[in-house]
Amino acid sequence: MTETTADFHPLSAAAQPIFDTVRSLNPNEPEFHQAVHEVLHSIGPVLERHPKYIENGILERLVEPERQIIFRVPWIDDSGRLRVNRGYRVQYNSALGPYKGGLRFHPSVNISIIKFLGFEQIFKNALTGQGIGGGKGGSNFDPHGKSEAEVMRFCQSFMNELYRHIGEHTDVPAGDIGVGGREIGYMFGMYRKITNRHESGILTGKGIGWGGAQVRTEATGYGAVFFVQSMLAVHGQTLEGKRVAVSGSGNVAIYAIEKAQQLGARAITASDSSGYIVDDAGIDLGLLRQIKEVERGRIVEYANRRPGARFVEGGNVWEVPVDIAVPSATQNELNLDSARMLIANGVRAVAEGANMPSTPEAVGAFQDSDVLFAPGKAANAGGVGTSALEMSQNASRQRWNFDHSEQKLRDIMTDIHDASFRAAERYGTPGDYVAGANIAGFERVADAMLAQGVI
Ligand code: NDP
Ligand code: 2IT
Repeated sequence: MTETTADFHPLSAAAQPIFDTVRSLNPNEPEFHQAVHEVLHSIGPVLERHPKYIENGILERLVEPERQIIFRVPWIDDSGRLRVNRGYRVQYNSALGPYKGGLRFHPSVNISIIKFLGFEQIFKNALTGQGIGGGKGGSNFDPHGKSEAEVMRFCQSFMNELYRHIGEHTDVPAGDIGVGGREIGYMFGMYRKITNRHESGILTGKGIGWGGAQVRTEATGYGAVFFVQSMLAVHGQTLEGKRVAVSGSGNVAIYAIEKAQQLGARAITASDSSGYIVDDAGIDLGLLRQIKEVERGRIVEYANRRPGARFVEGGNVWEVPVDIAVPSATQNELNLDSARMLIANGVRAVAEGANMPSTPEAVGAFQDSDVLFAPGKAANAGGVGTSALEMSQNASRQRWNFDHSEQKLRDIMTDIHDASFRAAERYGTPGDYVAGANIAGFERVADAMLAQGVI
């Protein structure tokens, strides 16, 4: 994306110089600029009504991470060759609790991506009401095509540095793109070996048998669908019979599809970086999980094995006519043209399962139509919210069952929906969940920063 895209909305006189400084201090970081710009735009009316945030330099402090760690990750591949990747952990803001946020392993990872994700995480985590600060990390390591042993050696080397920066009360990483239960397991094992301590609270997304929480695996996808349910309920509608397009076929996508189907909708698409599949009869979740979770295969396999399904190589999944869209792959995967296609095809609601999947222009198009639009920091907060439940269970040595945990997730998502909805109303933009989520999240973090003084 270009710098002009980030200038999509005008900023208030108080916010513009902050954004200018962010840009000049952090050149060539377009995703980071995009995320900061959106929040600064949304909170304009809050700054006007409450000058204390400007007077106390909250914005200057908020945009600057508390700490940024960049490190070398050397490992040996199966042919005996030495490889070096770059590791990151950005500890962005700890006013509300220990830094909390996932680790992303993907070749595109750079400091701009980790900072945009860490910045988003601050407000998302505030929205969960769970006492967690914001952070993010990862590496430009690409797990695709790597052997099990290579992934393990990489994870071990990554943790060999990361361990000194994390802790139950300091910073608690989890998964994100390219990091799931397998990688969390290898990293946890290495932490335990280095430190000689079985400290469950240092990572979330662990296996159920060794400190993991029920529903964490499902939580992000389930939560995004619960959020859609809440938005539709405001208008007296339900998911029953709705056609749903989901992008991606990873952790978030799979469980968004599952929950949509459990609630009576028909999820008909999934995708990966090679293209998308459409299955008008409704996705066969068992087959999708077999291909993606067990075989770690490509999405074309689904169409090869499922009669009636088709694979569109390199296609844009948003061209499929649906009532509900849940983008669940990656940032900026849904642009203005895609938004226009969805709107023209009559989409009713869009909930971001991924982080920042819609470009600013796409968000603008949804908001200019009557589409219900849920931004990622609200719609996908169920994952980190359930991570916080895992932390609670680890600290108290409790184990909650699936139903209880799912009810807790449902409550968290309802609270986030209602807080975002109310904040939008308070500031005169009813129905604008982008403004509402940014304002509600900002107020919680900013008030904690004010109370804790200049640090
Ligand atoms: P996974 O690694 O499990 O799955 C990612 C999926 O997205 C894969 O199907 C992948 O396809 C596709 N994808 C990733 N990058 C690209 C790309 N550049 N172009 C096209 N397709 C791509 O990740 P998750 O499901 O965990 O994460 C998906 C999104 O949800 C991310 O934005 C993440 O930040 C966000 N998120 C995740 C949470 C979680 O709990 N896991 C919580 C909240 C948000 P391929 O295999 O071909 O790369
Ligand atoms: O983007 C996200 O919220 C996540 N990847 C989950 C973070 C977490 O700590 O569970």
